[in-house]
Amino acid sequence: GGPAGWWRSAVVYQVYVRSFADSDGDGIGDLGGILSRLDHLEDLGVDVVWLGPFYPSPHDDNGYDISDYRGVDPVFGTLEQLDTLLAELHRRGIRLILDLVVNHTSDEHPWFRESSSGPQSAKRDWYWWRPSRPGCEPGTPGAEPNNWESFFSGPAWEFDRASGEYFLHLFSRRQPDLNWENPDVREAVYDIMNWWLDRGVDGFRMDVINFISKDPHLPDGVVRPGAEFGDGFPFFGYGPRIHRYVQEMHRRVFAHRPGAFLTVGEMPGVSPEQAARFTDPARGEFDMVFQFEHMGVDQSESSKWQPVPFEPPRLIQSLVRWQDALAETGWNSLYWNNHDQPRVVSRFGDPERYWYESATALAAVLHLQRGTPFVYQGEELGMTNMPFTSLDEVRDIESLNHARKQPEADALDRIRRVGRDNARTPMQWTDGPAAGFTTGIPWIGVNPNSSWLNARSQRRAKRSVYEFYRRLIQLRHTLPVVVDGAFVHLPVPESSVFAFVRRRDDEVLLVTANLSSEPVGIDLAQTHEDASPGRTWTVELGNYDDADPETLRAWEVVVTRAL
Ligand code: ISL
Repeated sequence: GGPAGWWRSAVVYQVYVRSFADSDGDGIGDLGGILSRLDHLEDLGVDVVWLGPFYPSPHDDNGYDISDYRGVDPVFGTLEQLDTLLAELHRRGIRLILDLVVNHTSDEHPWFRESSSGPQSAKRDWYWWRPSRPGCEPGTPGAEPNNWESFFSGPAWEFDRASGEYFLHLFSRRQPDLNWENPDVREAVYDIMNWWLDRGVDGFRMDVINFISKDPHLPDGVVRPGAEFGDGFPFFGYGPRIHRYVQEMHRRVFAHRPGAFLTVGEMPGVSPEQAARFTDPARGEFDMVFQFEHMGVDQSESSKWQPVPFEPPRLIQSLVRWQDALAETGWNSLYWNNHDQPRVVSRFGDPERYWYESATALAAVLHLQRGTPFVYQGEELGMTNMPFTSLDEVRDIESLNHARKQPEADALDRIRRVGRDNARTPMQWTDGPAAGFTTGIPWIGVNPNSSWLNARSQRRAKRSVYEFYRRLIQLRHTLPVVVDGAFVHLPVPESSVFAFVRRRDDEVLLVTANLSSEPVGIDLAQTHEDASPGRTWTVELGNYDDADPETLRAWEVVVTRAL
């Protein structure tokens, strides 16, 4: 067993298997590679590893298209190695959670093979099969059952010539959506989860889990001016039976199982009110969710491919909103990066002029909020976006599908800024060939800055992003106020300054950060007075050698504690 809410003091590290470490020289990261790098995770001090999909897959979407939920793809290793990894992590006091991708399967999963064998198939109803729009010639453009768009461009429906029907795929055409209305589908998923938990894993990160309940009428969505497709989100983003399904899952999988688990639901488009409901412990749903509001502050409403300039106040406002919304009920996850997002130092920081300062300031304001921080591999080194020079270097299906619709130069420009492959370049271990990731040819290019930006040069360096992350993780483990303290935003006139207090009885922590490359005047003495009058303060952490009480320099962060 384990204490309820143990994950409140935990830091989670995300491993993207394909890009972490390669043990056999085929250029693709694997379980053997992870096993050889466990000292890195132990030294960093993380409590949980979230392992991305390693299951057998045709890899149309890098393993988020699964053809066997109970195995390991040979390209990544064996089930035996997975058991070894689990044991080795546990031996180091690190828990392991897996990626559960059950909104959809691969089109090569036996369930879909059977379902697509024809309308009489016993598993026909396991997926969303529909005839063409009435009055339309099946298989012709516009004849799709509704007007929804796939997240990876084009219609969300694929025509099956043999049966004359379409199946729904919110992601690629090779990722057909499961029909959760069917109780057999739900039982099959709970069986998979129980099978892994019986094997000893400690929980799941659940892929787009807020999409599993669809309005069974699958109505057309509103078509915005200039758009080619309708917006289906209102009919699957928070569907009519979503809470029923996740509560049922909790009952069938976790409720009566002794142990300490972690469940985190990935939920694009989730609102703070919905998130509070999903994470209310009394409801038995999820421990925490991944929300996306702060990932949208530099994008237009309609598309991630339409960037808008980054303004610190918008980011700060969003973060504060989520801290406040989940203050009484529920719990926040805290993240800047994952395998779908550009690198945070390139996105919100200043990698050219203030690489170290911006990477560390962003780290501090994230880790010292109330919630469970997630570190994506390489983030602890301050890894940056990749300077892709040609579409030939791009691997991601989302980016490549997007690129089909415009001139290469425009597409490249956007991919360099927001493409998912920015997060997927190999982990930079050394300054050697392929950054020490592989002895072979890496499946995707290594960032040329590995010559100076790598784990070997940062470990034990006095002033490194890695050491700063290590220190932040230590702070969470040693100061109860970081775990349990209430979050109070401290509004200041300077719009680039993010200042907040964490408060737990007598314990007070003050975080003051300049999220810009221009110095700002700030009366820190006054701020200390505002935070907790009459107290004396000591500096707990900072990213400049000496704190200046009157200015916050470029990307300066100061963490002080009242005594
Ligand atoms: O990646 C995104 C933005 O570029 C998101 O919209 C993303 O598609 C969404 O968060 C869902 O992501 C998850 O499910 C996808 C998979 O491709 C992603 O890698 C995964 O994290 C389909 O399984």
